Amino acid sequence: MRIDLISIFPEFYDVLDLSLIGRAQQDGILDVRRHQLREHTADRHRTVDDTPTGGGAGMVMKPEPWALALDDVLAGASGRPTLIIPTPAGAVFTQRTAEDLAARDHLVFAAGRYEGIDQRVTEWAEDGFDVRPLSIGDYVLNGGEVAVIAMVEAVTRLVPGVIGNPASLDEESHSDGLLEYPVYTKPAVWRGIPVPEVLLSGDHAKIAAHRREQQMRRTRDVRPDLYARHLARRGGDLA
Ligand code: JD8
Repeated sequence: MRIDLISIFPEFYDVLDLSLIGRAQQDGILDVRRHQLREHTADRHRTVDDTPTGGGAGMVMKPEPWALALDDVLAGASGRPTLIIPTPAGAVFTQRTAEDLAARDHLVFAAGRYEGIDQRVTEWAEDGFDVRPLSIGDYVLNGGEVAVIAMVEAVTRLVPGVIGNPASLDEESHSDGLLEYPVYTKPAVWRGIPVPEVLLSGDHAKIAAHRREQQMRRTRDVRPDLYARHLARRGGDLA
């Protein structure tokens, strides 16, 4: 999978050279390319922002540097890449979105700053890209880069070969929209706190039932929205 990241702060993406994503790049599974938006300006100050038309606070990202940067990416592309534009005004990025994007060959992420990118870029880009304005949740960030990092991690871990142990992905897909069960390791008693006895029993059916009950209890208490959805689909309410 090819991934192009365009930003005025491409250094944000240095974290992608660590851990699993870094390894996947070394292995040739991922081809991640970073681009400095300011390289697509022509003035002495490498200006990427201007005042909002119609008035208002802050500054808006000028469209032309984005068009030049995106045309550059398109020039080296084979098919029709997917362009992801992080914005609090986008549809919410979920695990479903991650699964959809993981099946694509070429993703391009356009991270804005200030009050965002001139809306006409989104419109113009429909010509060459499958454009997806997306939000990672209902809170306010200062720019798109952190959202890009979250999305790249969620998407790339689904690409075959990126995760060393695909059994974990398998288990996730069997969690049925419930939260994960609590996990423990050794020692069996730590600072006076024991692990649940059933986990030491070796009775795999009992362990599975215990974990499922923990998942249900957690989801009901912490995420009533998810719990209601789960019950509507599968039933089997807790006592
Ligand atoms: C992109 C600029 C900041 C946005 C004024 C200061 C995503 N879930 C999310 N929260 N925030 C973002 C996000 C924020 C961004 C940009 C994404 C570009 N800002 C602006 C408009 C209001 N603030 C995001 N994905």
